[in-house]
Amino acid sequence: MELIKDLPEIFKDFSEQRKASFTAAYELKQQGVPFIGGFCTYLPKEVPMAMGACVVGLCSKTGETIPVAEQDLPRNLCPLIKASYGFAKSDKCPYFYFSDLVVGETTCDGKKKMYEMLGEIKKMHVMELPNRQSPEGTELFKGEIIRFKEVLEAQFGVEITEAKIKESIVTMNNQRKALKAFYGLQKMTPPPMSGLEMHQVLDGVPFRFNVEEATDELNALTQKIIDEYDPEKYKGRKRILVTGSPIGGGIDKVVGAIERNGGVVVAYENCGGARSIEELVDEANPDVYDALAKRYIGIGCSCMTPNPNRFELMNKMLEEYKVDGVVEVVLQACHTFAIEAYNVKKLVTGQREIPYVYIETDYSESDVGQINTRVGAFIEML
Ligand code: BJ8
Repeated sequence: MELIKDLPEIFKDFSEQRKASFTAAYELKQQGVPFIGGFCTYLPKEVPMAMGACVVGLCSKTGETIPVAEQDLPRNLCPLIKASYGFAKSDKCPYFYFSDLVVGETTCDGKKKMYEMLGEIKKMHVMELPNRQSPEGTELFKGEIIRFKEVLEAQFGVEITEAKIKESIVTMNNQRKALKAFYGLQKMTPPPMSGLEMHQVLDGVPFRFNVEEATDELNALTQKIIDEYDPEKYKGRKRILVTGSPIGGGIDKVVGAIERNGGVVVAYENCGGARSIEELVDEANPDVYDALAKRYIGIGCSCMTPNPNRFELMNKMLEEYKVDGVVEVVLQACHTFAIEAYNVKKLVTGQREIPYVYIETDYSESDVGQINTRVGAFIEML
């Protein structure tokens, strides 16, 4: 594995928070710690963690490299895919640069075809993810997890034992429990924090490479929020659940608009929130690969057909978080979430009789005003 001597100049204009994390990543790389980059919640982190690697998310959340990406990719494509490819192509993402191996899964069409091109820039491993959460699909994914382990063992010259995987399952489960306790605070009436504050923490935790330390700090933060709870702070605000595509690239324009207009986001049913965290890996299952396969394939992403787990989770969250309104955010050209919105709306407005609004957006600033107006009208109507 290649050790990094100098941090490339191009990375320097990252924000302070990201800078802190990539400096930490840089130092870990100097010590020879492998980095595995990923693009999706389906990546079974426990396997690379079991060989002492750091796992880092590579999904881009800004549109600055989209013009570079559009030289190779069609314009009518999800901004997350274009931006991620653009960062890789222009070598502007330090985490991509640090990654010794990039891992993708066969999720949506756009992502899996983009991975073919990404493989020309960086060493890439693509896991075959079945589209069904059937016993056959689970068995296939179990085989893919074992194949992933073997790829890691061959590339890094290590042995990944089941005992080590068991340890990382416990470590990750502890972090999931801490995350659930943290975002579960929003069940309180009124909630103790804003959706933007909640998002900042959920977004920041995966960039803390010492997982145990991050978990302890998260637990301390949760306790602090309880101790300092001010019931007046978000009193009277409409309680909003955000669902749909990952929202990182549109967080300010959507969540900002909700919270500027008298709402407060109490829950995220998306991959930056509960969808990626809620379920634990079964620690009692003696077959670690089976346990991982069952947990990961159970994630309710719209690339699954049918996708009952998303609706089950959403239904539970609508109840537990006492939701007044649902805002579905779908990234432009994200067909699976756009189509699934039909059934989401049916569940929310039909079965649950909760108001719902659908917003399609991208990573540009062009729709900021329009979203603000639509969200404002929605909250007012609640
Ligand atoms: S598990 S949501 S992280 S695939 S928004 S690239 S689906 S066209 S990001 Fe995702 Fe994994 Fe699913 Fe979660 Fe495609 Fe849609 Fe773009 Fe998406």
